[in-house]
Amino acid sequence: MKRFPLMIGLLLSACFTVAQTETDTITYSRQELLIPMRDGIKLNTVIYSPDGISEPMPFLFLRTPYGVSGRHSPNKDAYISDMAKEGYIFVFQDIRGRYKSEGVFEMQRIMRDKKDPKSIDESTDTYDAIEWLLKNIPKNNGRVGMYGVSYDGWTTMMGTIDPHPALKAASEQATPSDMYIGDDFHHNGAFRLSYSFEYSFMEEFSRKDTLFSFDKFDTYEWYLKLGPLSNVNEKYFHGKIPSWNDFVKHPNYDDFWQKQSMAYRLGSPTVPILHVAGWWDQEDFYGPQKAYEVLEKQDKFNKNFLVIGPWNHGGWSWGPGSGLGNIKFGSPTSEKFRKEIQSPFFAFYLKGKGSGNFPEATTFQTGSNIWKDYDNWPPLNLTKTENLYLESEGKLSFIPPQVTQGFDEYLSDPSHPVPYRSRPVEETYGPGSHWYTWLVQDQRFVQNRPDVLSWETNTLTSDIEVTGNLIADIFASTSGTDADWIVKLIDVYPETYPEQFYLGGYQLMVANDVFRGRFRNGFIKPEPVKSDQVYEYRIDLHAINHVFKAGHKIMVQVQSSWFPIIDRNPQKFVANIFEAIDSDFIPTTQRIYRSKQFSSNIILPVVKK
Ligand code: PG9
Repeated sequence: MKRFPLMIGLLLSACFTVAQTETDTITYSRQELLIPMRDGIKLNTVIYSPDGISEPMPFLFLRTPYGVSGRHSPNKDAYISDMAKEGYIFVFQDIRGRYKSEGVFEMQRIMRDKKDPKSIDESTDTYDAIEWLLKNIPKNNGRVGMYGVSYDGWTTMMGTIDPHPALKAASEQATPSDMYIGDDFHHNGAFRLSYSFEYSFMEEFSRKDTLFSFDKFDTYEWYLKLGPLSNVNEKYFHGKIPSWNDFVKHPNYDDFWQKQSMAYRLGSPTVPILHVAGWWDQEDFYGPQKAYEVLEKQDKFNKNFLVIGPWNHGGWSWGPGSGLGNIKFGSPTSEKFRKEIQSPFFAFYLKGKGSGNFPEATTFQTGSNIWKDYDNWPPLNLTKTENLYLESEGKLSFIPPQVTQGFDEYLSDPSHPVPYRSRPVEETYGPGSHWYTWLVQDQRFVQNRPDVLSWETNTLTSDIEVTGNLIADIFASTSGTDADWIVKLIDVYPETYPEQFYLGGYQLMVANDVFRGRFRNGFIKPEPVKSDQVYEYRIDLHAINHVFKAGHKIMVQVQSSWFPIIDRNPQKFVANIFEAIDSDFIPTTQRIYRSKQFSSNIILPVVKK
């Protein structure tokens, strides 16, 4: 997560500059220095040590590609200020090749070859740094915790692989787990164009974060004018952005992506680990839940914990968290996380304070706005499966369709794709960007487009509580030979909503995802879709914990483009979409079926009453 967009780095004082900073309770002394790794490369590190404390303290260690020189004193950073009051030695490190660290940056560096004693990766860099800290920073208690959001969550996970024995606890927060299936760069094989383009440039153009310079404020227009993806290297990147070259070289779920995934990298939990996710995380919602799931399978010693709150990407690490966009949560959820979950977790494992009685999973239930603890996630035996079927005349119902034939159709035109958020689509991390809240934007902005279909229940007469994993089971055909299917589950507020009048009729997305049709038989080998043939697509809509309140309605929307977060599917099958040419992009007719035989529906885990 970029916490300091385009931060102007403070001047690096080569070794050991010490300065005192102000705090409420404990003051911290800062030093910035270079720590040598096993191959001689030195990594730039900022250390804040508590002053005047005789008791040895544990380390809290964060490793990042986003630059550490400008880090505030821990007691001025809301993310860690609660812990700063208790006293830790806070350590921040630039990873290899970024900002003031030496070496070469590699996006999510693959794991080293352990047979080669000289090989390095993020895990060995973490190990070497911890070893150095233990020996060189006085008054430490020999225990280390790691934490961080997104890329820094991912480096946390890497630190838990073959960990240093002093690493005693970790909290990965919004780590990506699979960049092909559900995180920043692709979802179900569909390429996250605007994010991947802008992020890879930002990280790989130079050692410091650099925003791409668009000549249009509305990047929807810019990406449309870009045309086929081959124009990226031809006109802008010229082969100089390694991640972009990898996207082009690996359009399918090959070894390159598989070996990057957490499922490939992780075994059983090596240290107690707290995974943190946000329901409306616009970048890595899938990642922390997947990392939890992978480790949970082998969690014999109850070391694996999960928290999911009502947050966007990293939203728990700043501010009160009382709302997101227009949606209010009735309490300061981020403050609660930092004070009542994050701090006690590290205090127990690093200082032996507290009971250590942590719930297996704590999730915030949206709609009802209450926190709930669970012994399993998703919870066992709490829910029963209910199917919400698409019907004629835009109706949604729990009764399966009885008609033998029935479908709704639309024309999907790649030259006029559906915007994923309301225009102007500002540069992702640019000034005034609505990127951070797009998942809670009112979906009415697309409702009347002819290429977005909507189905809606009657007004609910009682609450419907949905807790666990959802699947969209969609029967669809296209007149083309490839197609994207985007499914959104929406909570429709009553037209009159006195609690917050501006939410009258609001369409709040609570689950969504895209599926690229060519991968219906697996992500490794794409196959053309047969024109006009009906296929069943089972699309993972991931977990929710949401109450659709009485007086609200439930809506499902289906569309075939979500631009420019998802690149345009040419809709004519080509082996590699990165090599498609203009004439491959064709308008097609899409049909969504809602008959007895082809009963498109959403599979919901509904809490038993
Ligand atoms: N979502 C960002 C990211 C993490 C890892 C790899 C690529 C991108 C981030 O916020 O750090």
